[in-house]
This record gives sequence, C-alpha cells and structure tokens, in this order.
Amino acid sequence: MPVEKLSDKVILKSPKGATAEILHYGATIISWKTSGGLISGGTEHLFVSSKAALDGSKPVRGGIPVVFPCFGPPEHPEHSKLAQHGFARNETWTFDSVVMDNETGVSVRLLLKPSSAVKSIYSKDFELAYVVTLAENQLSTDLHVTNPSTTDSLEFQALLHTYLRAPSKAVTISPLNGLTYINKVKGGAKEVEKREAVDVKQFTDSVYEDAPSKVSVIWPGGGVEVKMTEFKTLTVWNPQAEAGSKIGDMEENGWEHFVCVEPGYVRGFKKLEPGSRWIGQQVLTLV
Ligand code: TA6
Repeated sequence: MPVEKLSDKVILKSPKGATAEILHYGATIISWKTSGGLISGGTEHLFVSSKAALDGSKPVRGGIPVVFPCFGPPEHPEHSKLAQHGFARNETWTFDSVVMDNETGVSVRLLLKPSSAVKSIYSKDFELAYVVTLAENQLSTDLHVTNPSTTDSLEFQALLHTYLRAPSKAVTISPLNGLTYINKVKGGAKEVEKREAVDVKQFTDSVYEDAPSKVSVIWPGGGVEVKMTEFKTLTVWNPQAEAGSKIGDMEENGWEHFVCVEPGYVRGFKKLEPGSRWIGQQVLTLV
C-alpha cells in the first residue's frame, strides 16, 4: 500500500521499498528510509533526536520541520505574537490527497489554513499546501504559499529545516565559496565564504544569501544532493556540544549525527500580491 493513513501520520512507500513518514503535526517528515524501508529497516537519512516530542506537544527536534511565516525570532510587525520559526511546524495539518501513485513513486498533499489558535496570533489569511514526493532514492518537498486575499498582500519568510543524518565531524557542504553569509555564531556578522567545502566541525549557524540551486552534502561513504527552487537562502546549522548541550530535547551527542541544510527565503520577506502563489521546492537525492 503506497500510502498508509494513520491517526497521527501518513506513511509513504515506494514500489522498491523506500519509505517516508509525515506527522500531521507540523507536516513534519520524521523519517526517510531507502533500501528496505519498513521491511528490513532500511537506511535512515534524517536525524530525529531520541528526546524529540512526537506527540504534538512541541516542535519536533529533527526531521524536516516547516518554518512559516517567520524564521528565527519574529521581526515583522505582523509576526510580533509568533514564536521562533513561526507556527507552521506546530500546527496540525490535514491530509488532502494522493497526488501521484505509480511505478516511479508516490506523492501526497497536506494542507494548513488558519485555525482559531493561529487567528488569535496572526491576522493574515493564507493557505499552505505541502506536497511530499517519495521516489526510490529521492525525497521532494514542495511548499505552496497562497494568498487568498483579494485586497491585501502577504509578506512571509519560509524555510525547510532539514536535519540530514551525517557524521558532523566529517560532512562538508559545497559549493558555497564566494557567497556572503550571516554568521549567527558571531552575532550576525556579514562574512564571505572562502572555503571550497564548508564543514560544521565547530558550532555553525550560517545563513548564505543568493544560494546556488544545488549543493552537495558529502561525507565518507555517503552524501545527499540538495536542489532547490525559489528558495533564495541556505542555512547551515550544527550546534556541536557548545550549543547542543543546552538544547533540552537534543539527545546526548546528537549534534555528532546531523547537519541542518535548510533551503529558505529568510532574508527580507517574500511579498505575495492578492490571489497569487509562491512555491518553494527542495529535492533531496542520495548520491
Ligand atoms: O536554522 C538554524 C536555527 O535558526 C538556529 O539558530 C537554531 O535556533 C535552530 O534554528 C533551532 O531552532 P529551534 O527553534 O528549533 O530550537
């Protein structure tokens, strides 16, 4: 059965055994496995902390949290009542439909519209759709933001906070050399990347501007290609022990097992005119 709908999540299964699990809570993808999936266990490509809450009590520490309408601490006046990274990752999304189910893979759509809780902290109308597509060695995540208003524009930030499972002392991300980035470890200093291959051996929290449409996340014995469209920034984050040991739902030494490579639109705000739509896509392909 390519799509299994459970009370709290949706499980996708590709014809050759890859699997993905999507919580309704936050539309958070909490697992992406290949070669064996639910049969032999397969290989897990995402990191989820063993201390992560998966019951909807708080945003998941790991997987692919969806960040909308703001990234980081809110800056826009319309976001003043929102928590860090906005509300999309801690609202319950609804399963809408199976978009594709054939020999190449399976795709589903989840939706989020303003709940009464959201309306109490955020006045703008919006419609989010999240289309997740699983193929044999690939996982695609498309975030559709629609402005239903006939009069008002909608300004937002969006980001897919992807925790890729990788040895943090050995993983590198390229090509980022030559790009300007905001170094949040150094108080937001603006710097230019000089490294051919960026590592996260030290506490790293970098927001690259004018990101390339494709980066390679490589480590000895593995790798993932990250392709993105319409996302203009790429955030690279690993707290290492320096910051990771202070994160309550981070498992002990969890920082050794992931790198966050986060396609986003987080410098300034995307402005959607009435009735228009923006689609940010991330495609993860095993290399
Ligand atoms: O994407 C990197 C970042 O903005 C870091 O600054 C750190 O705050 C991380 O997200 C995790 O944020 P969270 O709210 O999930 O603890």
